[in-house]
Amino acid sequence: MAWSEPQSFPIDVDSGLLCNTGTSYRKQLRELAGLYADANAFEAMNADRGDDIVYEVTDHRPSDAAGDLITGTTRMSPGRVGDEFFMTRGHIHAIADRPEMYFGLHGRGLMVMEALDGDFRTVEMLPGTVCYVPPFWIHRSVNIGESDFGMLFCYPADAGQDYEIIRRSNGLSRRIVSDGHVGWKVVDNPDYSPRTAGEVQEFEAQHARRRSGT
Ligand code: S6P
Ligand code: ZN
Repeated sequence: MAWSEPQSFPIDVDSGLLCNTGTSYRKQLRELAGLYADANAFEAMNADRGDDIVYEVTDHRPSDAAGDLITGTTRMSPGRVGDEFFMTRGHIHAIADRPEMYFGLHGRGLMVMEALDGDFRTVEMLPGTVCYVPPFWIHRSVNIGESDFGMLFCYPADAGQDYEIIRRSNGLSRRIVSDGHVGWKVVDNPDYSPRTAGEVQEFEAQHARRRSGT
């Protein structure tokens, strides 16, 4: 058997990005149409600053084997569309029982998490905060600060991402908006359409099939 070679990656202090990894991508504002509640504010900003990078990800993907790990960083720019803070698309893992660990590197952000039944949690992420995202929780990162927000993450290499789950529900059940001062608050998303009991059962069945190997 050929053993994998141990590796190390420095985190660039200025950019907050992991250096010398194999994969990276950037999400520009213009690619995030439909994510924010205020479509008019998005259009106005997009016309002007569509090329702006809202967030970027660099990661090390040694393989896609079930027991392996993907390790990387997400750097998020500060900003808002209307009163809603810049955020990632958000997803549940395609193999939904795969968890994730996040570690705050710099700046100030939130890990926003929603369970399949709509239960909602936020964890404030400061430098040094560790957040465990359990299996089956949809997760999204939000920059609530006025500077870059960076996090390290680590998750099982076979997890994958399912972005459709949020689109099907017209967003998460809550949005993160400015409180009008320097803080943030959680508001209900009036367009939210909860998942049906049948959809939730399908996730449970997927998990049961995977465990039994059928
Ligand atoms: C992957 C992990 C992160 C996110 C990244 C961008 O499971 O949670 O690498 O992919 O923070 O978020 P998103 O929702 O656009 O993939
Ligand atoms: Zn994830």
